[in-house]
Amino acid sequence: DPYADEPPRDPRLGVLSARPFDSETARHVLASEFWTPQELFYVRNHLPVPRIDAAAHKLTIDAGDGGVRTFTTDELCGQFPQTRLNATLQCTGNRCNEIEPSAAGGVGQIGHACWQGVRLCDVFSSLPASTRHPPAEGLHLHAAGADGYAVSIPLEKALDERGDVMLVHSMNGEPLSRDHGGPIRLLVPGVVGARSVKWVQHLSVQSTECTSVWQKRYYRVFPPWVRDIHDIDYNDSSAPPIYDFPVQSAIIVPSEREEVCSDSDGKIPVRGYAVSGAGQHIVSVRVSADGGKSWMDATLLGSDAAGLPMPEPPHSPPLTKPSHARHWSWVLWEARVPIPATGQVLLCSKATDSAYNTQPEHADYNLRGYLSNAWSKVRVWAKA
Ligand code: MTE
Ligand code: MO
Repeated sequence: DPYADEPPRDPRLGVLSARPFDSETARHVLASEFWTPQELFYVRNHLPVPRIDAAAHKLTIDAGDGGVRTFTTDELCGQFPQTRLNATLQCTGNRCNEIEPSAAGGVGQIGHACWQGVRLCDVFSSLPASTRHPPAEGLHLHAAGADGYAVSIPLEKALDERGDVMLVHSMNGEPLSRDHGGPIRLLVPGVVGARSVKWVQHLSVQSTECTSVWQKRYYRVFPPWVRDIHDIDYNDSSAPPIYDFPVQSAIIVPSEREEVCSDSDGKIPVRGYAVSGAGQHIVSVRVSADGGKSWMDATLLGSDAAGLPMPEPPHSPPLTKPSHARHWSWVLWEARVPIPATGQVLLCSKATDSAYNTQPEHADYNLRGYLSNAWSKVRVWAKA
């Protein structure tokens, strides 16, 4: 049984598939924790979890022109400056069931953590081969995990000093667990989770993208008329690999079909998260209680918002306003919206990012429900 050696898991994870293990962060955690606790952070595996001896684990880096170097995790951490980075990880399939109802997965394939490790650009600049500055266009960084999973990202993103791609060994001040890629994983902020390869073992620079199924068959948005896996044209240039994720928000509180009772002011609290890819930050989240006819601004809650704890240990980076297009954190938000005294209410949320991308009202169909980022819609019943 290839799954005989899976790690223990927190029962509060919402299980989508047992083998390979695929799960969601619970709604109450999404609604209240700015830093998702590691054991409650969604886990998305494609294969059995490898058993790794952390002290012996080696990462091999082949920079493409003969310079192959090997590092243990301790060597990496000892030789390069350690940094921490707040970043959201979101699966390509977050909210996929809203596009393809047969797909497993709600609003919880997302989480936010303070990651610690070394910057990939620092590691590469120590390699003899990395005279390649700036990295040549059109090259790819292949990343392979000890479980056999492999994908690639454009080398420009991988080595961009402002791209903040890291090799990380800890999350919220704790060593990475087996499920989250310990002892070491790649973290590609602003990009769909699929590129943040766990248990990373090999990195190599290549002139073509990775040919794995995860690069070629999955994590691309095929056109809406492709309704069957067998009809996919893997050379369709209109369906390139997904890297940056689009602007996103979701209503977490209240939940679908909940009965809600307004306060004395006739309002109810509506809460959720919002995030955008490519380093863009969220500039507004608007909420509607009439299906999108009228909107009001939600309050964006950052790290300094009341009740959101800083992670331990205390060396986490302050959440200052990051420079342009280098923002990887989500925001939690809250609005108090007026609702009618009784009857059905359609709540909606839509976020806008710093590049003025706004969530669309409707999402086009795609086979696997990827990049599902239409207005979040939640139907509730008002009762007196
Ligand atoms: N890395 C390896 N080696 N194997 C995997 O199955 N899954 C990817 C990515 N990295 C995966 C992987 C996907 S699709 C996502 S969304 C993220 O890991 C999930 O990271 P998490 O399980 O730590 O939340
Ligand atoms: Mo994913």
